[in-house]
Amino acid sequence: MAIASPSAGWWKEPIHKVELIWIIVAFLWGIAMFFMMIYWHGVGSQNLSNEAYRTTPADFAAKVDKMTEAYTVRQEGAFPVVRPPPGSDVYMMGRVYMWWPMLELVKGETYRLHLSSIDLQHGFSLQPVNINLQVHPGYEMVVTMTPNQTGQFGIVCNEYCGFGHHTMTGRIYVVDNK
Ligand SMILES: [Cu+2]
Repeated sequence: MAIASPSAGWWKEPIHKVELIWIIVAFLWGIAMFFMMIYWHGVGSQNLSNEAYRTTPADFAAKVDKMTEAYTVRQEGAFPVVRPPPGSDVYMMGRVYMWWPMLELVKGETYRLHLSSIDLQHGFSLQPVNINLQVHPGYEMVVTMTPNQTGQFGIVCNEYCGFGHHTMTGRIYVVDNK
């Protein structure tokens, strides 16, 4: 009965052999997985090689605006769709409640994708591929990437950021070079 106080001396009862075995197994597994994180970074495509730099919301927003002004190719609702030159630095800004602007990238070209937030912590989860990043104001995360399939990719925010969190999305198009 949980309401009753525990019997005297409960803390120094001998540990059961099975429990001890499980503690050892769990500990060794944890150690093994720790080293697997390092291994998986090199082998397999699980972990991205990111760079991170300090920035300010104003500096980052200025870079986003500069790219958007120069390379917008069309408008989708409130969103400009920006097609920067292949191989260039591209920017996406998280804010309540959107990823801004939309990007159009060319398959097979390598881009440096810069991500930051200008207000709160946001998540950058690229769907349906398994890329998931935490994005903070004041830090600029740079992901070097080469899109290898064409299509329309959605971005969802997966760090709770307020009442509109569930509406916070974005989009990246990947097209064939033409
Ligand atoms: Cu968010």
